Amino acid sequence: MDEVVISRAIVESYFKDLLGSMDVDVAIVGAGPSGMTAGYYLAMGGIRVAIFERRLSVGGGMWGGGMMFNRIVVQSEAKEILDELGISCKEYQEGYYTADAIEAASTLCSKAVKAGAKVFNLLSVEDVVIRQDDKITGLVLNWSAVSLADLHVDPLGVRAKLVIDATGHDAEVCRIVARKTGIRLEIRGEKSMWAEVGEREIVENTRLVCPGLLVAGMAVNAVFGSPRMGAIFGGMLLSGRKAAGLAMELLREG
Ligand code: 48F
Repeated sequence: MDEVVISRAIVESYFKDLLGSMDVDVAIVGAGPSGMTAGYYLAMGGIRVAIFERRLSVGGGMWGGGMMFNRIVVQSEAKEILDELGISCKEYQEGYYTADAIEAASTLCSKAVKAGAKVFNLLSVEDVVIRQDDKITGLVLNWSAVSLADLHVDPLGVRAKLVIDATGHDAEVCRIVARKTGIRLEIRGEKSMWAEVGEREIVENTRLVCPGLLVAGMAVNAVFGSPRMGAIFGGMLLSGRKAAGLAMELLREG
């Protein structure tokens, strides 16, 4: 065994993918259920897609189910996504299905990666790249370890035709845009729990929020002032799929 061969293999194969992801069609921020679902459908559609995730693990808030009981609930509207991904589920009562959170998160991540989405963990998005004062054209990345260690290290920028904010409850990319650019983007803030309304509005409001930037998943409800919903995940899957479909339409329109 040659340690240098092992090290070279890791560095070269990683940087080949990172270099190939510096100018992509779609860059997704956040590898939770909505970001991974969007990544899966985009990659299946032949789109060059990179997903940047701050944490070591991908899957976001899916692993813990509800209050660490590692089961998720999915409503019938989203069951076809579970079926397409090959995630097993059981009908609990009419319209409600349960799935194992571990199977759901790991299968979703595996399917997205196998479809061709490039996932980079341990990388935090700390800013956006902007042009003509109103169009988001890329992301500013840094190693998550840099902010954890409170180091002063400049970031790097990557280009994307479209960015999807799938950062969950904090809607981090949208907040950066609202705070640091001249783009008028109101962040209304997530509201208290109301599952039915939260699940409906998360899908309805999955959309382009300014040129170059779409929002998906729980970030949608943070931006549009909609309720949280707890451990029902159909809205995340449907929102991710819708964001991918909208992105593909926008890319076709040029
Ligand atoms: O939080 P998260 O799972 O978002 P989601 O896809 O799904 C929400 C559900 O998990 C759950 C829920 C269901 O009812 O409400 O909360 O909308 O995944 C968001 C991911 O984004 C990463 C974060 O670590 C998490 O894995 N993330 C957040 N900010 C950044 C980021 C950032 N600035 N850069 C990189 N990754």
